Amino acid sequence: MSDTQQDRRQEDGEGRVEEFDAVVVGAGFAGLYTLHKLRNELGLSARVFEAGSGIGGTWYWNRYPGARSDTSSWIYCYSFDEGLLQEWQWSERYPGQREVLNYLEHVAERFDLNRDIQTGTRVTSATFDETTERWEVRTDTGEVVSARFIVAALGALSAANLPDVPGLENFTGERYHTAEWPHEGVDFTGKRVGVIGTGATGIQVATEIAALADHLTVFQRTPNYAIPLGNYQIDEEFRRWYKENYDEIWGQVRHNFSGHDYDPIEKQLQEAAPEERERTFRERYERGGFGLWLANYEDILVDRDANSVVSEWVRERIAERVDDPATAGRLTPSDHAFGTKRVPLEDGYYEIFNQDNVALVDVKETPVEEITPTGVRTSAGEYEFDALVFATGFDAMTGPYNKIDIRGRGGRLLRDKWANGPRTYLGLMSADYPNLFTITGPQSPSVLTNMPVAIEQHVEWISEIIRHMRVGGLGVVEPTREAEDEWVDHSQEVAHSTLFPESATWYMGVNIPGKPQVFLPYLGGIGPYRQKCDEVAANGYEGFAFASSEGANA
Ligand code: FAD
Ligand code: NA7
Repeated sequence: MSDTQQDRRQEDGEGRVEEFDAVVVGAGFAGLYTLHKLRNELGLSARVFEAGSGIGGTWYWNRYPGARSDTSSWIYCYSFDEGLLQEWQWSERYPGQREVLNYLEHVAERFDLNRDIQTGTRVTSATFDETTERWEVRTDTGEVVSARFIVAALGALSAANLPDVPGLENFTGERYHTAEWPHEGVDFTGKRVGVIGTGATGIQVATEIAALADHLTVFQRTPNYAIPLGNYQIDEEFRRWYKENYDEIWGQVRHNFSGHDYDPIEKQLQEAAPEERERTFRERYERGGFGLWLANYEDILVDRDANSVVSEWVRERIAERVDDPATAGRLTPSDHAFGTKRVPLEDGYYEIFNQDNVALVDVKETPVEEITPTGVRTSAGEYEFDALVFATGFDAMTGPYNKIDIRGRGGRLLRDKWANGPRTYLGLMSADYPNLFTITGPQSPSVLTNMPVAIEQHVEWISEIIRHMRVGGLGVVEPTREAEDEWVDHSQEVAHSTLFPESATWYMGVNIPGKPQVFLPYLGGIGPYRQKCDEVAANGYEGFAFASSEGANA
């Protein structure tokens, strides 16, 4: 059957393919705000396609027990609407999955977004037609639509990674991936459960399952430096405080390095006496959150000696909390520097290993050989399970792009262009892919920030360039190859001036076999990045080439 026969073209009355000014792919934080800006503020016609059967992105998919934001609720949200900021009531410092999803569903209703969002629809291809200068977008439901702009709000962490372990399909028990969790929930009471993976997600889910399961086995490939979450209920007084201080709070997070309400201490670690360091570390550890990572001495992520002091300090805390020294040893990282891998926040994780019903298996010591019908066989023997939970992360940042056939000029696939690593200008566009914008894409600050802050910056910048084009009658924009080459080099230089690229992380693509190993997010910080994007715009969109088009306002 030909493509044409398969298509269920969205046609207007005269049999033409339905045309939009913009197609937005994804309905998480990014897609929702994009639709609001483009449709409600710029007046563009827009259609959002979302693969999930509901909106919310990350918070729609990741419904596993313990799923929770690691960013404080009062900044893990949009800031563009004062009424929304003042009216929404967060209940906890770190909101759980359901609360964030409720928030996003509220936003969609408040700004009347749902009528232009088509859920249950995965975009499978997008092809730029050089004659019409429009994108033809196809979906897995057989639809074909045409759009002048595409905004890829695909999510940096939306392509789940299920490792290719031999025998995976033979397991006869229940099998779950944390990022594709059943909506009806899972009852682990009285079951023998295996959790594979000990990243931020594995740590959250294992802690919850340990309280319910008859027995839990945690399969760990690499130990992490997890530090306390420090969650609490928000009372009226505190709520009043942050609502009264929103201007200052957002002023900080929009312009600092991480987009979180933490700033590094303006001092090198070696300048602080041992007692002062101890006080600094202890205070941050006990308060919970990312303080030890993001509000520590300014050189801990760039200077090996400084880092080794804080790394060792966290190792000591792990040893204190785990009763069995051999288990504590296995839980203690030695292969990477603290903070160069996403730091997991935990709420009683280390203590689960003091329970009789919890065991830790180090798969570097005893590798997994296969999944059997009844469990997992390692080189040390077989473990039997009723349920297996894969907390094995994501094909981060480029994964969701590689799943779509995106063809730009000359019909070239984006994934072929990116075969040796992504190439973008500002993490926002790629040369030869005109009018295709990426949100929190590779080489933008993305996962190294509080993401709603980065998302708002991107969406606002993108809507401004589209406004600029419409005012000027410009139909097409794309970055120049020179600007792109410079940004790719700059982004790698910045990363390599830190300790980050030395660690085997998903930031480097190391978790996915065969993935090119280049540092994916931009490490220059959201504040400086925002300034750069603003300067580019103020200089007439330096590094971008525009062309006018007859259909510019179509
Ligand atoms: P997403 O929320 O991932 O939404 C993208 C959507 O695009 C998805 O719904 C997906 O189905 C859809 N999509 C992708 N490809 C297609 C396609 N081809 N066709 C149709 N639809 C498609 N960030 C923080 O800043 N702080 C945190 O504490 C934090 N905690 C996290 C915890 C977990 C468990 C995870 C997984 C991520 C966390 N993040 C956190 C990152 C989080 O992804 C972002 O904060 C934010 O939710 C991203 O929003 P988004 O809209 O960019 O992407
Ligand atoms: P991560 O951080 O990628 O963690 C995945 C975990 O799974 C990590 O411990 C991996 O070990 C492990 N893993 C991956 N593949 C395997 C195989 N084949 N065998 C054994 N163990 C494996 O993903 P998360 O979901 O925890 O966190 C990602 C982000 O999303 C984070 O920002 C959260 O906020 C949400 P490794 O360390 O690679 O050796």
